[in-house]
Amino acid sequence: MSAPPFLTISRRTRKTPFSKRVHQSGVSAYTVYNHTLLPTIFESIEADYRHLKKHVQIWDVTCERQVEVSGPDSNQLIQMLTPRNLDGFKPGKCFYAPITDKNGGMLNDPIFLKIDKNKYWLSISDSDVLLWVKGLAYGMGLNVLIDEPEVAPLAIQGPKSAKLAARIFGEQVHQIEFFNYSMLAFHGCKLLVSRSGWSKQDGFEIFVTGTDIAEPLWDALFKSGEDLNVRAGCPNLIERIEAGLLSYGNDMTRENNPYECGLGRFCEPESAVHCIGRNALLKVAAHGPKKQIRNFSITGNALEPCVHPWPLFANGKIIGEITSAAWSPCFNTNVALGMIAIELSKDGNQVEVETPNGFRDAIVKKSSFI
Ligand code: THG
Repeated sequence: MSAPPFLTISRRTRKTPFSKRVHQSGVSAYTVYNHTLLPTIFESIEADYRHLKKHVQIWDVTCERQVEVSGPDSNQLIQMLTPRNLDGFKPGKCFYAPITDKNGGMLNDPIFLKIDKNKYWLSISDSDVLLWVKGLAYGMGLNVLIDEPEVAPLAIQGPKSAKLAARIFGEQVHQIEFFNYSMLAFHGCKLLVSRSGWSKQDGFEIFVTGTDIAEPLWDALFKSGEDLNVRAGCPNLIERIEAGLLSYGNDMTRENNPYECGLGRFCEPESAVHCIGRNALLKVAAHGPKKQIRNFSITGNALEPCVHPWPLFANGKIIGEITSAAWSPCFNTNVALGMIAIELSKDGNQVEVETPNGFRDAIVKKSSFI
């Protein structure tokens, strides 16, 4: 096969305050996420994966853009966006929650951060939430400000991440619990530091405001982390599939409701009475979804990446699709994510998948690999 095509980068493809450092660190592939460059490979997906599971990495995740909603009507607007009940949402907390449309279809799966009584950040996945929220606010005549501030999240991920974060921000980082944040100082700036990130290897995300401290922060992390074997990294395909972390646009789209995506635990349409899509979601909740995301292992040797969904078959009929797959050196199998008809979704059930490498057996896993 000929080499894959290049991506032409222009002004529309946003660079980040860390782009120079990422380039100097030897990035070898990018994707575009929220119109912004997101590294996907440094050394190789497998070498990056082995390093992430053992050491500590710094990720430029500026592409996780913040949609800021502030003003007197912000609470009303925020609770319209999601079927997750946001009562008890206090500054210092992060909530993972779906954003749904009138049909209950997934528009995004951001992390909501409450910054202040009347101020929120939605740390979004790859879709234009800014336009949806601006449209809603205008259409409803709400007294809110909606903006995309210059905030560039930088993730510290890996088993040694707390050790490294403590050297920059102090020992109090150990007290930050999963999906909580603290405001911590660096070079005289108070930065939001949350215990979160798109891996299950432990870690933090630093929401860098003010582009002038981006490179100093990057450099400080690399200098302090030398003995911890710190490297530049990025969300890793193998690790995130093992962890069952869903990728919006890949594993789920507007065609899917949150119950199908296994995000039912973040939906409370009964009590979130003003959420968009409530009636549709109540119906799904009452009957249960017809299909659902599962982890799979796929037999045989390493498969090509899943660029387009691969159909799943049972008794010659299509009963679902695989949407992400990668060879896992730790589990010695292809690990995958996909949607399957609910009646065939039980742990251990075996179906067939048509991959570019031919038909293989796919075995349903009741939970993620890690
Ligand atoms: N960090 C920040 N913003 C983001 C992401 C992130 N925006 C885009 C994307 N990632 C949003 N999607 C997810 C998906 C899963 C998780 C976080 C963001 C996640 N899930 C945990 C899980 O499924 O085990 C925990 C969820 C919970 O229990 O609340 O971490 O990574 N800033």
